[in-house]
Amino acid sequence: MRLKAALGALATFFLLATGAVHAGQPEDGRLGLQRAVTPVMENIISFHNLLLWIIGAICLFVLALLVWIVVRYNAKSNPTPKKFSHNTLIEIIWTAVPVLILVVIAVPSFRLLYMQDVIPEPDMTIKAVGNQWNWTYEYPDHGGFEFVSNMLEEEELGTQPWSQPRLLATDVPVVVPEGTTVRVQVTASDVIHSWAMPSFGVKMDGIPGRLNETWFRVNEGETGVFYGQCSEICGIRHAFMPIEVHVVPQEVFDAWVEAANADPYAASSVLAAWYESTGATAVAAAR
Ligand SMILES: [Cu+2]
Repeated sequence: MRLKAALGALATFFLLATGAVHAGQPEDGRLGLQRAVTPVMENIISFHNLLLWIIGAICLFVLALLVWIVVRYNAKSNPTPKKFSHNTLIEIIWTAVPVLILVVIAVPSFRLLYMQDVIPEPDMTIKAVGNQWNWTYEYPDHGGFEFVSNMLEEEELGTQPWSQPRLLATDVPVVVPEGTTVRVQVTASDVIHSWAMPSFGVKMDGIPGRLNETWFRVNEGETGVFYGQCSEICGIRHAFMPIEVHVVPQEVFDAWVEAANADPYAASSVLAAWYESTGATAVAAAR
């Protein structure tokens, strides 16, 4: 298991080093969050790390106090306890210090909330509509084509040159260009769903009768395939309506858009051709 994880990490290192296409998906033996490929997710990870240090310090401090009390003030070492019940100084400290800690947390927290909430001038828009149990996507800025994206069953996997993990791969993936600000409008046709992509730092509820908005911009050079899932319990097949997003260079995206306008269900052949031309088959095999 460990060896497998180490080999996986080694493979990832070489793939990243060679600039190959990567896959954003869960990995065996992984600790922490999926690797960030958008500025928002980078900020989420650094905020998460900051909080981890703060919680760690608080836990250690409380543990040290407990140990001190157990050792120093047990019945044997402190047979006649003092009888006072107030200490103004200590009470001010244990009120003020937590307030200060919360203020320290609030600053990056609000900055991050604002970054997620305020959508920068978008280069393009995608509409994602959650259905029981698949996603409909529309590309209003690129001819208005739309398609339904369904999870692949186990026997349908392995037909494409990219990694197609069980329960995550779809028949018709979403495609976006790298380095582009994408506005995602999220809604639903029946019950509440949620469009969530871990490596983009995006999780937005799709609510029937409402149009929610979120955004992402995948960093330049982070081409590859990224997987997410519906994150709002929406019925019996909630776990089986994954999200597959391909991030490609602009010219590949343009070719895909042209093909998708003719037939969105056949446009993935453009992706397959691009993967094969970049030698990304190795990536799929290594993952
Ligand atoms: Cu759902």
